[in-house]
Amino acid sequence: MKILILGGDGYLGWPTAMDMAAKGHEVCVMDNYLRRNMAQETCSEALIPMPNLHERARIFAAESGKTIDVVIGDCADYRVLERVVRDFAPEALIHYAEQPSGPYSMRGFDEAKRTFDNNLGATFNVIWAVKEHVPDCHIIKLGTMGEYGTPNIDIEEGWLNVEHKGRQQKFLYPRQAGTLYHTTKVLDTDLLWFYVRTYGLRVTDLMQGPVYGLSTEQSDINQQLLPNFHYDDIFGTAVNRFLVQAVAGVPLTVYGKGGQTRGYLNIRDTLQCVSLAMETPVEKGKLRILNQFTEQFSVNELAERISRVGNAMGLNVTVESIDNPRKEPEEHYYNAIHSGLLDLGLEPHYMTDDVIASMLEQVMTYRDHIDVRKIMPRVRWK
Ligand code: USQ
Repeated sequence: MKILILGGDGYLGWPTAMDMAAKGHEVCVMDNYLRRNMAQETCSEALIPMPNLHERARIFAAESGKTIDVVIGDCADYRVLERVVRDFAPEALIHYAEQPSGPYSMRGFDEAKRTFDNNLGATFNVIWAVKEHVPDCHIIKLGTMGEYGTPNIDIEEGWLNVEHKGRQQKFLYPRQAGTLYHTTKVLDTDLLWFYVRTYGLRVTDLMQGPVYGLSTEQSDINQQLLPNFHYDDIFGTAVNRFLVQAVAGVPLTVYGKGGQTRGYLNIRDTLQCVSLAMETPVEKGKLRILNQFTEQFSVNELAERISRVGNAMGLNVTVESIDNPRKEPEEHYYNAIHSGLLDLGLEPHYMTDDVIASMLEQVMTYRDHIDVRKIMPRVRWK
């Protein structure tokens, strides 16, 4: 298939591009280095230095014999995106091209505005470029489990049947996010749903939980193909941060009481989920929503597991509860349904002790790159 990947330089975009190319698809990636630039501006550089996209594509081609086309351009600029969509004419478009950090979006007006303009602008442009030029193309959009927040009832997969005064209707599941970033994803879903039901687009919205891991099958070929792995407070996610903290010998930073529960998944399972979604396109006029994670953990459980495995490996891992910089429930009910992707054939890589140990070993090879000044929270919204 012809696959266009927007945000192809990102933590998930680049591994997805290699995975799809390795499977024999014709792949084009587009990115404007927004996240690289934001990381530099906020002193949040990744653990492992990353070649630029052209260089990564060159190394991948030399190692695998597979080509990935690269376009450096801004998806929030309609004329630029429109030209790429029209000329490449994708059968599937995978949309990762968003500012992905909750803390960044809560840093101040400029960061909030940039998040809002980029994320909504890119999604709006994707919808229009597809509607105008490739209306049969399957849009696979990366949403987030954070759209739902932490309601006191079970989280369904995207939709909720509501019975009210004796009548029934299926609605998008109620959503109430905890950051502006997560709220832009709620708005994305609403935009997609409006255009799906109005113009008959075909869309899969993948509600993904926090992803962890440093490597994938294709990145294992050459260290220069590794995903960009952040461990700072702005772009790093909980598990990846804890792995680095364990190796650096600083206490694991549990925010507040640590009862915050989320659905997590291994980066290798992100690739599986996106592939499964792509291989089973939805009908025109349908918005399919799938909850994309494999296991639920509280922050305390994550810290306990990583410290236990780290200590068994001879690291000196301690855990410290610090004042929570975020405004979020620290103890809450959480039960999210996630059967859709399993029904499509997902075979999860669970977070076993062996998986944690191998991730710690990988981080240990980059121990000298760790800058402990990047670890404590710098952005507060409480
Ligand atoms: N947390 C800690 N200590 C830390 C870092 C985080 O206790 O050092 C806590 C947070 O307070 C939060 C939980 O861990 O309760 C998850 O935080 P996170 O930073 O791993 O994840 P989040 O901010 O929600 O965002 C990440 C990605 C985002 C994606 C989202 C999926 O950055 O792109 O959409 O995970 S989800 O969380 O399901 O919305």
